Amino acid sequence: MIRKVFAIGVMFMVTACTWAAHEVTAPQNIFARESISLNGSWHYFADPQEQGYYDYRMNPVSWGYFLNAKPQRPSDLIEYDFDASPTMQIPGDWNTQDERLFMYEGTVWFCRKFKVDSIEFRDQERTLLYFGAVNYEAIVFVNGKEVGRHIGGFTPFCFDVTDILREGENFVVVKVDNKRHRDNVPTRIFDWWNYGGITRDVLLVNVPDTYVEDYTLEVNREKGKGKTGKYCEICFSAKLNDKKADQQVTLLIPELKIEKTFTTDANGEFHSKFKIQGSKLQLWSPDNPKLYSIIIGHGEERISDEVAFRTIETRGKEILLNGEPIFLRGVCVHDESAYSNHRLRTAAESDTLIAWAKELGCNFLRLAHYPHNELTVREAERQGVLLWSEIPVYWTISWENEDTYRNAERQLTDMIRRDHNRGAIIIWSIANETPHGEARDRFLSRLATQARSLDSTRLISMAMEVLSASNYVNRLQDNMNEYVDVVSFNQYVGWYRDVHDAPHMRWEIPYDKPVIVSEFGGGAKAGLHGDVDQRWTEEFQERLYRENLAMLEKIEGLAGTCPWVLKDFRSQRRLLPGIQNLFNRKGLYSDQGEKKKAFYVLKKWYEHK
Ligand code: GCB
Repeated sequence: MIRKVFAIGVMFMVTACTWAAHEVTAPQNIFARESISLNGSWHYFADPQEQGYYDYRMNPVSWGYFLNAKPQRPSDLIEYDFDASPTMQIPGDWNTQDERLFMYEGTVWFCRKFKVDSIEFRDQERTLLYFGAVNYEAIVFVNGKEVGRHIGGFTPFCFDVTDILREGENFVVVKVDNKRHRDNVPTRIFDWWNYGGITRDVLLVNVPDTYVEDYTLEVNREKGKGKTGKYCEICFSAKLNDKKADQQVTLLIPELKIEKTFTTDANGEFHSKFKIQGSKLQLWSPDNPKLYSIIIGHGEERISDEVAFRTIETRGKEILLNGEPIFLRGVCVHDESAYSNHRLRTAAESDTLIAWAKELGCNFLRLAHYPHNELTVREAERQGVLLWSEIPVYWTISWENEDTYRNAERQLTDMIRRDHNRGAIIIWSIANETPHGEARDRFLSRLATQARSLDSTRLISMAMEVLSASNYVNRLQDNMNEYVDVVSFNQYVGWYRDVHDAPHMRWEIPYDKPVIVSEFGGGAKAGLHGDVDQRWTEEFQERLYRENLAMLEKIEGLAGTCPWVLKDFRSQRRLLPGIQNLFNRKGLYSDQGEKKKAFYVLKKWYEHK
């Protein structure tokens, strides 16, 4: 959104202000704020030795590449030049935009210029620099000064850059490093492509000095009966960025004729409840993905959103959506586009994945193994697809390391902060296939407690592991049982273990909670046909699905299934030439959208679920 021309007097106010650039919480519903996009062409170059950041003694340098310096005299020595370097599209991963960087893991510098006179800065306003996601570690500089850092590849972050911008030309430089480390989240080993770069939107956002930082609008689980019949209780809360009391915040839901004003307390927030006649409110569900337009107002600020009202809870071994049992016909998916197989960038790319899942008969997606692009979450919500959202606490991370815990907790918090108004999300998942042990239990129970304290309205789960069977009996035993609402586990009978044993397998899950099989499956190369006993053929995978579905059907309390995986995806672990070629081939679709035989087996099963 390009707005009026920047006024010199206002610029003076901007440069005269005293705050330093600093990190701020990314405002809720960023796309509804006044902003200009910094997406597009960014200059870049790889710097494997981080020479633009450290000197030859490994000390950080003051003359680093973030200065975007130019020779002032012919004799000046400057060994980089953003303007003369190639460009790539942001958002986007570097691996699929420059073949030299396909396998690269390390530092890449990015630079983009922008004019501030295309933004109208008004009195009493702030400008925030927002990144939807950068994988993995980002150091951000504006006009040569560091404004902040961020670690974690899949969640948004934001800096207040008001005092650093100047009239006319400005530049932002980002040092992005996607090297793997043992103590990171995820750790060094994971089964997906380590796409590096500025992978989601970059925005310059204009907000008032005091703005609505966050809000929550949802239906309370408890529905009651009043004098005039059934009603739904709506909870609405909001929080300003400042602890300012007596500020008025309005909520408008035109279709429900709701117009209400609320007043902030000394913490700059309020928590309120009001009732709506039950018959007036259409609850969101896969069959009726009804969204209500809302407008939140504070001073001159207006924030529009679309919200899904629904309830989600468990009763014994059932999952109840709006009070009714539902079977989750799911499939797992990575945040990778179909056909071109890069880190997903557009709503159209989300739509393709969602359409494929719907063709399979799905009403549920497990967004594995990290928070996906917000565009996918919103598209799924519009199209009536329930979601499981997860953080990359994957396999064996450093359970004893407090920094690793803080990193995981931050990613969990930011995932929940970004998406807690997205009714399509019904499950927060805190981990995938983690090894049993005291340190892990401590780590994960802290995460579960944090998730519940941030959002008590959704279900918590994690993909557990089943230890091998004895006498064909598989028993799920995990101390984390008491922290989750839904018991989920991954199992690969017929692929990694017990080929041909599925028909004899029995499952014992000694918990009175709903069960989701969060992964099962096996690989096939689309178009490779042969004997049912020949690995990688579509026939092998087809039989595996038949046998697995018959086996899983017998699980008491089965409330959903999420086979692994919707489409073949890139992975550096998948090396078999001619078959894998750096793709995990467990997709029901190939990476080019060809349906494999197993697709039809699952589709048929889902028709009866
Ligand atoms: C798993 C993991 C998943 C892998 C999959 C596989 O258990 O959770 O990330 O990609 O197995 O294909 O081995």
